[in-house]
Amino acid sequence: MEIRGAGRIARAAVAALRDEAGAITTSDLSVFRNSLEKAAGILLATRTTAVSLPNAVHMVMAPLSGDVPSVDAAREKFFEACDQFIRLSENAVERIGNIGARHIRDGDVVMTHCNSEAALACLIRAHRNGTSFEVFATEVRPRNQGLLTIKTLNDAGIQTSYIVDSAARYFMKDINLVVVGADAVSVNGAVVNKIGTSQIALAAHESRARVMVAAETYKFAPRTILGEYIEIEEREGEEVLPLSVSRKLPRVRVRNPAFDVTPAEYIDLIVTEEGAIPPQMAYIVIRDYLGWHIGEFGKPPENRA
Ligand code: RI2
Repeated sequence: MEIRGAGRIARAAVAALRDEAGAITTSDLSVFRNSLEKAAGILLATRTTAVSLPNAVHMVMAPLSGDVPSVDAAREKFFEACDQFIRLSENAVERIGNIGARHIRDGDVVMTHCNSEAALACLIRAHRNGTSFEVFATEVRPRNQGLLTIKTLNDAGIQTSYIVDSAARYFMKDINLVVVGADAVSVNGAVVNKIGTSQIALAAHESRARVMVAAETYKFAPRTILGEYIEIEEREGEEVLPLSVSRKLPRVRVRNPAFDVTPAEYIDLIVTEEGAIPPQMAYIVIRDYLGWHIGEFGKPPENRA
């Protein structure tokens, strides 16, 4: 939880692997590969839901399975792949901002939930383009990521109302656009994002407000093609209720899922760095931009039969 946002998590994981590759002292290629795989495994186990993490790790580990003459050559290839991913990720957020901003119009009242770099990029770009709109930002219990969001919006000069999560439907009558990020996008176009997103999307659907999701292509989850579910991380109850209180309530169990799933029918648009798509096109993103095909799972694109 030191690193917030699925994109930042992916970049931090890649940067950590890059550091690890620099620190491994061996001239044995298989020892080098195994050490990096072990480090990758540790990183993969840290957050279960944000698919950007396994996608990023796969992307940078892929070149290691090709032919390389020495540890130095493998390290060089690995460094290149890491630097390329970090560049790609940063550019993706900027491109999403440019594309998403075009969907924000003068007079819009926008609701956002949690703290998404990609969603904020759309809002900030629209504001810089001269579009006049205001934002409602939720608190985001229990970790209050909304505080980060309102600080960013305030610093960018965007007029913002800060509301408790449970006020989302109350204010929905005033909202005509919801903009959120994503931790993962499933092949059926369902979006996994911070807990509470699906309630907001449902309220938006009911009140005919548009829902726009800002998500880099590496948030799309290839293994959902095979029917694999995206695991929803459930965090300690202590984040919601202090132990001093819950200890006195032995029949009460605190449940604290960190994410939920918004079905595709409540989403109008997913803005990726490759363009804005309807959620039903998620399969195309997985196939064309991540390079994964049915029957090829577990293998990076370079190793396709
Ligand atoms: P970006 C965050 O999860 C939020 O759910 C946010 O909507 C999503 O990641 C995407 O954020 P957490 O890290 O990648 O707060 O767009 O658990 O920054």
